[in-house]
Amino acid sequence: MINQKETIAAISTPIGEGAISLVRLSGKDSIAIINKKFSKDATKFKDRTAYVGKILDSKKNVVDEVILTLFKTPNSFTGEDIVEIACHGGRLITQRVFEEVLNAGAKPSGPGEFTMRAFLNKKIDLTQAEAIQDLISAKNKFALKAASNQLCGHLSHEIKKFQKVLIDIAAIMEVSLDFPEEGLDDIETKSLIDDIKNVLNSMQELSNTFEDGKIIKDGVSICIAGSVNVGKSSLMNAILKKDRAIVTNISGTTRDVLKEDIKLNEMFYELVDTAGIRKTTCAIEQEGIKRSKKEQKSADITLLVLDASKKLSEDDLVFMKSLNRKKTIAIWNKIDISDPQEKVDFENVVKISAKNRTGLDNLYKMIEKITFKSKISNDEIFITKKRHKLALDGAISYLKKALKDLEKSISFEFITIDIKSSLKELSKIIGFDLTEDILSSIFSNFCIGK
Ligand SMILES: Nc1nc2c(ncn2[C@@H]2O[C@H](COP(=O)(O)OP(=O)(O)OP(=O)(O)O)[C@@H](O)[C@H]2O)c(=O)[nH]1
Ligand SMILES: [Mg+2]
Repeated sequence: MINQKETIAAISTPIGEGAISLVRLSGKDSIAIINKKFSKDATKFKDRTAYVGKILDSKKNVVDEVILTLFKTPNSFTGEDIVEIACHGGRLITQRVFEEVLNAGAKPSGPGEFTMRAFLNKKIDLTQAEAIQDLISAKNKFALKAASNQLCGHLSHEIKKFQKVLIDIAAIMEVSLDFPEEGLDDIETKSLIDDIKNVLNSMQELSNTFEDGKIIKDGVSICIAGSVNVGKSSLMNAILKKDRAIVTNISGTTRDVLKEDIKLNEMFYELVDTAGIRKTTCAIEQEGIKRSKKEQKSADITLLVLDASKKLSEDDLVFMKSLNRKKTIAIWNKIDISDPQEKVDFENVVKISAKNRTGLDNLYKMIEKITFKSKISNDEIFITKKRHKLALDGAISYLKKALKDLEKSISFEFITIDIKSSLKELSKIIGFDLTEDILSSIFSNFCIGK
């Protein structure tokens, strides 16, 4: 247990009006501190039992009647003594209780300090600490599931499985280096090669989940783009089911970028309406078009709106060429007037009438299809953080080098260096150093095998 000098305190519930608020303390002096302010002797309280009592100020005036619960070390979230004060949920009253706790010697906690203490005391690993924040800020049911899986330790479990394989491989190599007379034969070396190939495959599969994982966590932005007067703002309104954007038959109606959040297929999307793209000498419209292009470039999905009742314009053709086809849905709008006049070279094409709000279900299906690379299942483990992706890719590249060297029969001495580097990269994900585990695995191999 890391011995943190200070006892920290925080208001753990959102500031506002509610039935209750929670003020929480963590640290070796938590119980002593609350004892200075509580109407009963908290030092005699049992672990994990709720006690009703009063918080008193320095003149023994009642600040609030509260419920106190102690979670004694080491069986608490942080591993330290935790005191939870459930007070009445008003802004002022919560602040008063909090201030009394500070007056009695607690230090206001910094952001994430409770979770950091839990990590430092090895109550949770780094992936679980990160998952707590993701769980709180999850924007859709997939993000919630991914965060809750990660909090339950599913990602760490997967990483530890990789580590176990690598530790065993490194151990076999180390032993054969120490006892050269009992070096590995061809069959044993082949089996090591197979083990590395298998674990490399699994690591690569996990790394490949990042793109979907990131989308799950961050949400998806959809930009409605195209030339003027094709019905972009009408489509925005049709999807939102309200008259959000101004629609007129005057080309160049939309000048600024409009953003709205929508929920489609259980996912949250940011929908962006933009100014129509065309050549213009108007400075205001030019600025709008500049912004349109910027939004379109950074969007995850582009809805390219085309007017089915007209031939494609020069502006349409130039703009189409600049688009990433994989992330674009070409939309023939105004099919209530006529069918499209020509064909476009896009994988995803859909016909709609924004005015009559028809064809939108097909559009939603197509959006879902290109949102995720794979079919999202509840049990799949995703990596959602760039930090995890970088470490995992680092581990993969060290391991690939080890595999190459093993196939070239290079001395184990060099290969184990790369395997250990790979292990170190994996350790970065869960945040615990593995050196001791490596040593004990090698030691246990000595005892059993030799
Ligand atoms: N018949 C028909 N008219 C439509 C449809 N969608 C839009 N319109 C009309 O097309 C005109 C332009 O619509 P907007 O939604 O303002 O087009 P926009 O692409 O946003 O235009 P800018 O903002 O100028 O770039 C309006 O008169 C709309 O009523 C449709 O599906 N069918
Ligand atoms: Mg518009």
